[in-house]
Amino acid sequence: MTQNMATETAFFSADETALAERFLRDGYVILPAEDAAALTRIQRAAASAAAAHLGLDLDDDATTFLDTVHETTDVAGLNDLRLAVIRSLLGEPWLRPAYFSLARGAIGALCGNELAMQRGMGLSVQLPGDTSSLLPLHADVWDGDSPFELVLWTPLVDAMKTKSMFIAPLARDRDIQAGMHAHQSGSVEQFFETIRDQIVFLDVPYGSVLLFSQTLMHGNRVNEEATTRWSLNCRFKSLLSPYADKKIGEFFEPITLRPATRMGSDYRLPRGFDE
Ligand SMILES: O=C(O)CCC(=O)C(=O)O
Ligand SMILES: [Fe+2]
Repeated sequence: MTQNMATETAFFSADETALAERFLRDGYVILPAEDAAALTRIQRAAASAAAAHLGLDLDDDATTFLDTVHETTDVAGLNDLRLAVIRSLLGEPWLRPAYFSLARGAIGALCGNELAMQRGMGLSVQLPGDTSSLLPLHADVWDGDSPFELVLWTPLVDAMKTKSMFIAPLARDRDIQAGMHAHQSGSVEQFFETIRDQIVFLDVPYGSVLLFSQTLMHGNRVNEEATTRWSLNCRFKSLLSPYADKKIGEFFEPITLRPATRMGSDYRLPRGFDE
Protein backbone atom coordinates (compact mmCIF):
# COMPACT_ATOMS: atom_id res chain seq x y z
CA MET A 1 0.00 0.00 0.00
CA THR A 2 2.73 2.45 1.01
CA GLN A 3 4.61 1.38 -2.09
CA ASN A 4 1.53 2.07 -4.18
CA MET A 5 0.97 5.51 -2.72
CA ALA A 6 4.58 6.44 -3.47
CA THR A 7 4.24 5.29 -7.07
CA GLU A 8 0.93 7.10 -7.50
CA THR A 9 2.32 10.31 -6.10
CA ALA A 10 4.98 10.35 -8.79
CA PHE A 11 2.29 10.36 -11.51
CA PHE A 12 -0.17 12.82 -9.96
CA SER A 13 0.23 16.53 -9.30
CA ALA A 14 0.40 17.66 -5.68
CA ASP A 15 -3.15 19.08 -5.96
CA GLU A 16 -4.55 15.83 -7.34
CA THR A 17 -2.85 13.83 -4.60
CA ALA A 18 -4.20 16.13 -1.89
CA LEU A 19 -7.74 15.90 -3.29
CA ALA A 20 -7.51 12.12 -3.63
CA GLU A 21 -6.37 11.82 -0.02
CA ARG A 22 -9.34 13.86 1.21
CA PHE A 23 -11.76 11.79 -0.88
CA LEU A 24 -10.27 8.48 0.25
CA ARG A 25 -10.40 9.61 3.89
CA ASP A 26 -13.99 10.93 3.99
CA GLY A 27 -15.71 9.56 0.87
CA TYR A 28 -16.68 13.09 -0.14
CA VAL A 29 -15.17 16.52 -0.81
CA ILE A 30 -16.69 20.02 -0.72
CA LEU A 31 -15.04 22.44 -3.14
CA PRO A 32 -15.60 25.91 -4.61
CA ALA A 33 -17.42 25.68 -7.96
CA GLU A 34 -14.76 25.80 -10.68
CA ASP A 35 -16.93 27.90 -13.01
CA ALA A 36 -18.75 30.57 -11.00
CA ALA A 37 -20.42 32.05 -14.09
CA ALA A 38 -21.91 28.66 -14.99
CA LEU A 39 -23.32 28.31 -11.47
CA THR A 40 -24.89 31.78 -11.67
CA ARG A 41 -26.44 30.88 -15.02
CA ILE A 42 -27.87 27.60 -13.70
CA GLN A 43 -29.25 29.28 -10.56
CA ARG A 44 -30.81 32.06 -12.66
CA ALA A 45 -32.39 29.55 -15.07
CA ALA A 46 -33.87 27.56 -12.15
CA ALA A 47 -35.26 30.69 -10.50
CA SER A 48 -36.68 31.97 -13.83
CA ALA A 49 -38.41 28.65 -14.49
CA ALA A 50 -39.83 28.62 -10.94
CA ALA A 51 -41.05 32.21 -11.24
CA ALA A 52 -42.69 31.48 -14.62
CA HIS A 53 -44.41 28.39 -13.18
CA LEU A 54 -45.70 30.38 -10.21
CA GLY A 55 -46.70 33.41 -12.33
CA LEU A 56 -44.28 35.68 -10.45
CA ASP A 57 -41.67 38.24 -11.48
CA LEU A 58 -38.04 37.53 -10.73
CA ASP A 59 -35.81 40.42 -9.70
CA ASP A 60 -32.01 40.36 -9.59
CA ASP A 61 -31.79 38.32 -6.44
CA ALA A 62 -32.32 34.70 -7.48
CA THR A 63 -30.93 33.43 -4.16
CA THR A 64 -33.59 35.20 -2.09
CA PHE A 65 -36.32 34.13 -4.52
CA LEU A 66 -35.32 30.44 -4.21
CA ASP A 67 -34.72 30.64 -0.44
CA THR A 68 -38.20 32.05 0.16
CA VAL A 69 -40.23 30.06 -2.36
CA HIS A 70 -42.22 28.48 0.53
CA GLU A 71 -43.92 31.88 0.85
CA THR A 72 -45.50 31.44 -2.59
CA THR A 73 -45.97 27.68 -2.89
CA ASP A 74 -47.13 24.92 -0.57
CA VAL A 75 -46.53 21.19 -0.25
CA ALA A 76 -49.45 20.42 -2.59
CA GLY A 77 -47.90 22.45 -5.41
CA LEU A 78 -44.34 21.45 -4.73
CA ASN A 79 -43.94 18.44 -7.01
CA ASP A 80 -45.43 20.27 -10.01
CA LEU A 81 -43.07 23.14 -9.36
CA ARG A 82 -40.10 20.78 -9.08
CA LEU A 83 -41.01 19.00 -12.32
CA ALA A 84 -41.56 22.28 -14.18
CA VAL A 85 -38.12 23.52 -13.13
CA ILE A 86 -36.16 20.35 -13.89
CA ARG A 87 -37.89 19.96 -17.28
CA SER A 88 -37.07 23.53 -18.14
CA LEU A 89 -33.42 23.12 -17.07
CA LEU A 90 -32.90 19.85 -18.94
CA GLY A 91 -34.46 21.45 -22.03
CA GLU A 92 -31.51 23.87 -22.17
CA PRO A 93 -28.71 22.41 -24.34
CA TRP A 94 -26.06 24.34 -22.36
CA LEU A 95 -27.19 22.94 -19.01
CA ARG A 96 -25.29 19.64 -18.84
CA PRO A 97 -21.94 21.04 -20.11
CA ALA A 98 -22.36 23.95 -17.67
CA TYR A 99 -23.08 21.53 -14.84
CA PHE A 100 -19.97 19.48 -15.69
CA SER A 101 -17.87 22.68 -15.72
CA LEU A 102 -18.70 23.24 -12.02
CA ALA A 103 -16.28 20.42 -11.11
CA ARG A 104 -14.56 19.30 -14.28
CA GLY A 105 -11.05 19.31 -12.77
CA ALA A 106 -12.06 17.58 -9.54
CA ILE A 107 -14.09 14.92 -11.34
CA GLY A 108 -11.08 14.38 -13.59
CA ALA A 109 -8.79 13.94 -10.59
CA LEU A 110 -11.16 11.64 -8.69
CA CYS A 111 -12.85 9.71 -11.48
CA GLY A 112 -10.90 10.07 -14.71
CA ASN A 113 -11.08 12.25 -17.78
CA GLU A 114 -12.95 9.80 -20.02
CA LEU A 115 -16.40 10.00 -18.54
CA ALA A 116 -20.01 8.99 -18.73
CA MET A 117 -22.56 11.47 -17.34
CA GLN A 118 -26.11 10.79 -16.20
CA ARG A 119 -28.49 11.91 -18.96
CA GLY A 120 -31.03 13.29 -16.53
CA MET A 121 -30.47 15.15 -13.29
CA GLY A 122 -32.20 15.19 -9.91
CA LEU A 123 -33.64 18.36 -8.37
CA SER A 124 -34.56 18.50 -4.67
CA VAL A 125 -36.72 21.27 -3.26
CA GLN A 126 -37.25 21.04 0.48
CA LEU A 127 -39.60 23.55 2.06
CA PRO A 128 -39.07 24.27 5.76
CA GLY A 129 -40.97 21.72 7.84
CA ASP A 130 -42.08 19.62 4.84
CA THR A 131 -42.30 15.93 5.74
CA SER A 132 -43.57 14.79 2.34
CA SER A 133 -40.48 14.82 0.13
CA LEU A 134 -37.79 13.18 2.22
CA LEU A 135 -35.15 10.72 1.05
CA PRO A 136 -34.54 8.33 3.96
CA LEU A 137 -31.09 6.89 4.64
CA HIS A 138 -29.84 4.87 1.66
CA ALA A 139 -26.85 4.17 -0.56
CA ASP A 140 -27.69 4.33 -4.27
CA VAL A 141 -25.46 1.29 -4.85
CA TRP A 142 -28.02 -0.82 -2.92
CA ASP A 143 -30.54 -0.07 -5.64
CA GLY A 144 -28.87 -0.60 -8.99
CA ASP A 145 -26.18 2.06 -9.16
CA SER A 146 -22.55 1.22 -9.87
CA PRO A 147 -20.10 1.67 -6.95
CA PHE A 148 -17.81 3.48 -9.40
CA GLU A 149 -20.08 6.53 -9.61
CA LEU A 150 -19.38 9.98 -8.21
CA VAL A 151 -22.34 12.28 -7.45
CA LEU A 152 -21.95 15.99 -8.14
CA TRP A 153 -24.40 17.67 -5.74
CA THR A 154 -24.83 21.40 -6.11
CA PRO A 155 -26.96 23.62 -3.90
CA LEU A 156 -28.57 26.65 -5.56
CA VAL A 157 -28.89 28.32 -2.13
CA ASP A 158 -26.83 27.92 1.06
CA ALA A 159 -27.33 24.34 2.29
CA MET A 160 -26.57 24.15 5.99
CA LYS A 161 -27.57 21.77 8.81
CA THR A 162 -30.92 20.04 8.17
CA LYS A 163 -31.43 22.15 5.04
CA SER A 164 -28.59 20.08 3.53
CA MET A 165 -28.10 16.32 3.18
CA PHE A 166 -26.43 14.02 5.68
CA ILE A 167 -23.79 11.37 5.04
CA ALA A 168 -21.97 8.66 6.97
CA PRO A 169 -18.27 9.54 6.52
CA LEU A 170 -16.20 6.72 5.08
CA ALA A 171 -14.37 5.97 8.34
CA ARG A 172 -17.73 5.10 9.96
CA ASP A 173 -19.76 3.98 6.95
CA ARG A 174 -18.03 0.70 6.16
CA ASP A 175 -18.29 -0.57 9.75
CA ILE A 176 -21.94 0.43 9.94
CA GLN A 177 -22.77 -1.29 6.63
CA ALA A 178 -20.88 -4.40 7.76
CA GLY A 179 -23.11 -4.64 10.84
CA MET A 180 -26.38 -3.68 9.14
CA HIS A 181 -27.75 -7.20 8.73
CA ALA A 182 -28.43 -7.25 12.49
CA HIS A 183 -31.06 -4.49 11.98
CA GLN A 184 -32.88 -6.06 9.04
CA SER A 185 -36.12 -6.62 10.90
CA GLY A 186 -36.51 -2.97 11.97
CA SER A 187 -37.51 0.10 9.93
CA VAL A 188 -35.06 2.42 8.20
CA GLU A 189 -36.07 5.08 10.73
CA GLN A 190 -35.17 2.80 13.65
CA PHE A 191 -31.86 2.04 12.00
CA PHE A 192 -31.24 5.75 11.45
CA GLU A 193 -31.73 6.37 15.18
CA THR A 194 -28.98 3.86 15.97
CA ILE A 195 -26.44 5.70 13.81
CA ARG A 196 -27.70 9.28 14.26
CA ASP A 197 -24.58 10.32 16.19
CA GLN A 198 -22.30 8.98 13.46
CA ILE A 199 -23.70 10.84 10.45
CA VAL A 200 -22.87 14.43 9.55
CA PHE A 201 -24.93 17.13 7.84
CA LEU A 202 -22.76 18.67 5.14
CA ASP A 203 -22.60 22.46 5.13
CA VAL A 204 -22.35 23.43 1.48
CA PRO A 205 -22.66 27.19 0.93
CA TYR A 206 -23.97 28.52 -2.38
CA GLY A 207 -20.90 28.79 -4.62
CA SER A 208 -19.57 25.40 -3.54
CA VAL A 209 -20.23 21.87 -4.76
CA LEU A 210 -20.18 18.48 -3.06
CA LEU A 211 -18.70 15.41 -4.73
CA PHE A 212 -19.49 12.16 -2.94
CA SER A 213 -19.50 8.43 -3.39
CA GLN A 214 -23.09 7.20 -3.23
CA THR A 215 -21.74 3.94 -1.71
CA LEU A 216 -21.75 5.93 1.56
CA MET A 217 -25.08 5.99 3.36
CA HIS A 218 -26.79 9.36 2.99
CA GLY A 219 -30.19 11.04 2.81
CA ASN A 220 -32.06 13.97 4.26
CA ARG A 221 -34.34 14.90 7.17
CA VAL A 222 -37.07 17.47 7.65
CA ASN A 223 -35.61 20.89 6.82
CA GLU A 224 -35.71 22.68 10.18
CA GLU A 225 -34.09 25.85 8.88
CA ALA A 226 -36.13 28.94 7.96
CA THR A 227 -35.47 28.81 4.20
CA THR A 228 -36.06 26.38 1.30
CA ARG A 229 -33.39 24.03 0.01
CA TRP A 230 -32.79 23.75 -3.76
CA SER A 231 -30.12 21.32 -4.99
CA LEU A 232 -29.22 19.48 -8.17
CA ASN A 233 -27.54 16.08 -8.33
CA CYS A 234 -26.01 14.23 -11.25
CA ARG A 235 -23.84 11.13 -11.54
CA PHE A 236 -20.51 10.74 -13.32
CA LYS A 237 -18.39 7.63 -13.81
CA SER A 238 -15.28 6.57 -15.58
CA LEU A 239 -16.65 5.51 -18.98
CA LEU A 240 -15.09 2.04 -19.02
CA SER A 241 -15.62 1.18 -15.35
CA PRO A 242 -18.23 -1.51 -14.58
CA TYR A 243 -21.94 -0.64 -14.88
CA ALA A 244 -24.75 -2.02 -12.71
CA ASP A 245 -28.46 -1.63 -13.65
CA LYS A 246 -28.04 1.88 -14.98
CA LYS A 247 -26.59 1.36 -18.43
CA ILE A 248 -24.63 3.40 -20.89
CA GLY A 249 -26.96 4.78 -23.59
CA GLU A 250 -29.99 4.61 -21.29
CA PHE A 251 -29.14 6.23 -17.97
CA PHE A 252 -25.60 7.34 -18.80
CA GLU A 253 -24.11 8.97 -21.87
CA PRO A 254 -20.42 9.23 -22.84
CA ILE A 255 -19.35 12.88 -22.64
CA THR A 256 -15.58 12.82 -23.07
CA LEU A 257 -14.91 9.72 -25.17
CA ARG A 258 -11.30 9.94 -26.40
CA PRO A 259 -10.27 9.19 -29.99
CA ALA A 260 -8.09 6.18 -29.14
CA THR A 261 -11.00 4.57 -27.28
CA ARG A 262 -13.36 5.31 -30.16
CA MET A 263 -10.90 3.79 -32.63
CA GLY A 264 -10.23 0.81 -30.38
CA SER A 265 -13.93 0.09 -29.86
CA ASP A 266 -14.57 0.16 -33.61
CA TYR A 267 -11.60 -2.02 -34.54
CA ARG A 268 -12.26 -5.58 -35.74
CA LEU A 269 -9.43 -8.08 -36.23
CA PRO A 270 -9.17 -9.32 -39.83
CA ARG A 271 -10.96 -12.60 -40.46
CA GLY A 272 -8.91 -15.56 -39.35
CA PHE A 273 -7.16 -13.88 -36.41
CA ASP A 274 -9.86 -14.58 -33.86
CA GLU A 275 -10.86 -18.07 -35.00
O1 LIG B 1 -30.29 15.70 -1.92
C1 LIG B 1 -30.42 14.87 -1.02
O2 LIG B 1 -30.83 15.17 0.10
C2 LIG B 1 -30.07 13.43 -1.27
C3 LIG B 1 -29.47 13.24 -2.63
C4 LIG B 1 -29.21 11.81 -2.95
O3 LIG B 1 -29.63 10.89 -2.32
C5 LIG B 1 -28.37 11.53 -4.14
O4 LIG B 1 -28.04 12.47 -4.88
O5 LIG B 1 -28.02 10.36 -4.35
FE1 LIG C 1 -28.74 9.00 -3.00
